[in-house]
Amino acid sequence: MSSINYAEKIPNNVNLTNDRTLQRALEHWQPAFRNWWHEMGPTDFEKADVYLRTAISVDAQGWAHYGNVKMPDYRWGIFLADPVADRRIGFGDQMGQPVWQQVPGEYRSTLRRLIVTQGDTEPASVEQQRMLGHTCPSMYDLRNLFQINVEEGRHLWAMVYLLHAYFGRDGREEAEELLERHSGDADKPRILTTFNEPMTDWLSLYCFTYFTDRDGKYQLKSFAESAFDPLSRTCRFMLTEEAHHMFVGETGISRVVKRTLELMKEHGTDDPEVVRRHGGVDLPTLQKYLNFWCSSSLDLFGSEISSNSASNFASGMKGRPDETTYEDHVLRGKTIQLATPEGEQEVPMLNALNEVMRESYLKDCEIGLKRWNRMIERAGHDLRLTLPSSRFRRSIGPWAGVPVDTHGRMIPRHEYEQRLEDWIPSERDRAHVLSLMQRVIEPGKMAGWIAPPERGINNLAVDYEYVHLH
Ligand code: BYC
Repeated sequence: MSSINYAEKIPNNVNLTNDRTLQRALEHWQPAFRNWWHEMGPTDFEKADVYLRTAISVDAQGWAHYGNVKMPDYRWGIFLADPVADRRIGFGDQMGQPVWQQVPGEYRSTLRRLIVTQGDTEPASVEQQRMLGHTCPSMYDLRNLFQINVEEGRHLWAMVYLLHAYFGRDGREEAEELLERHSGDADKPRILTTFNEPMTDWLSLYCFTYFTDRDGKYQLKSFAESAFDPLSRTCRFMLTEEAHHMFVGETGISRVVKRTLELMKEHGTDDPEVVRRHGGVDLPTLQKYLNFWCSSSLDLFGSEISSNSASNFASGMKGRPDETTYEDHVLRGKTIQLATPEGEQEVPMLNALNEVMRESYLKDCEIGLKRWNRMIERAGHDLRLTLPSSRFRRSIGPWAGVPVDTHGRMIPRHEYEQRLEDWIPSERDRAHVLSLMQRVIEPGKMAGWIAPPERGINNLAVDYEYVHLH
């Protein structure tokens, strides 16, 4: 197992000192990254000491290192999972052949594009979340936000390493552009739509980390299968970091549900207006936030019918998450029936892989829903939270722009437009949620709209001082 060298300017386990040109190129990018963090990272918390975990090796135990760090001093670096001896391509037309240690010329531009698209989401999410520190519901949550932010910064490093190490000059140019596009920027927005959505409240953060980070999990898992071995190794390590982000989302929403149920019990009602009056997030509003972020994240899988997905799979660039659990790894001659607004269509399986992935993603999303609904049921209420249909509010694929309700039924456009406010947050809903966003910073205290977590970080108490503000 390779350990991480923290003695160097850029911590790494890729023997950077042996490649002076690459080291210099990355050291040249490093100040630009720091500058981006200073300008676009979490506002006003640069002097705070934050209880953060830093990877010290790439195995499961490597995460044991926790300590107080000022975010700008976080040791962002380059960590790849250890190589697998004699690794072979596990799917597609070149199945069984040795994996690639260099980028094959014919796949260069596609691979670069995939890596840039992945890389673009990482700083984008930090930009989206940069104001949230000011309205944290607790110090515990503030620390979790910052942990996520520094790790997204590290994921950017992971993709920039690949661009610098394997794509020469155009890779370096792409790395610079990753710091020049900004979330929501009118002239230079981030590549994927979800990463341009404003995020002004913590309910959105929990939904984002539940739904959007989970897309991250699926995309990283499909790259972990890649025939381009450095990409596979980098994504395998990134997945270990990703788990905490989804934990923040799932437990965050659980804590909102718990607090709302407490308010409903206290006031003997399930009337959403009463919950609101007493400073809670009523369940119908939570449902709208789930609908919004779930439908937005569903677009991130691309079109249901996609020639890109077919060639990415056939060439070995991008597999299915958990590829080994499938029987057929080549998929030539296989077809699948897909529902489109024009009716059922028989589509080559290779072209439907975005949809295959979206469906397994949705199954994974159901897990949290079951947990939250059990809490609601135990509290004696009939309402159930649900996921919207994968046809609802789509901007990509055959269902893009088609007026469909949350159950997936096509409805007249005027009805859709009229009812949209019943399904995703209206201005009034957003104003209510925003009104709850008051900063609570005393260790152990929680904002009134969210229950405390069940436990603290790394076996510490919930009221531990996770962030020292100066
Ligand atoms: N928005 O055949 P299509 C994460 C474009 S999240 C805008 O439908 P394809 C994270 C597409 O680029 C994971 N454009 O889809 C989470 C293409 O353009 P070109 C991020 C979109 O190519 C939280 C055209 O439409 N990682 O890590 O099979 C916090 C037709 O494409 C969108 C990745 O996404 C959209 N939603 O698949 C932090 C992995 N969807 O080429 C981090 C890398 C599609 O015709 N990306 N388009 O100009 C990919 O694998 C693929 O690019 C996609 C699309 C899955 C995104």
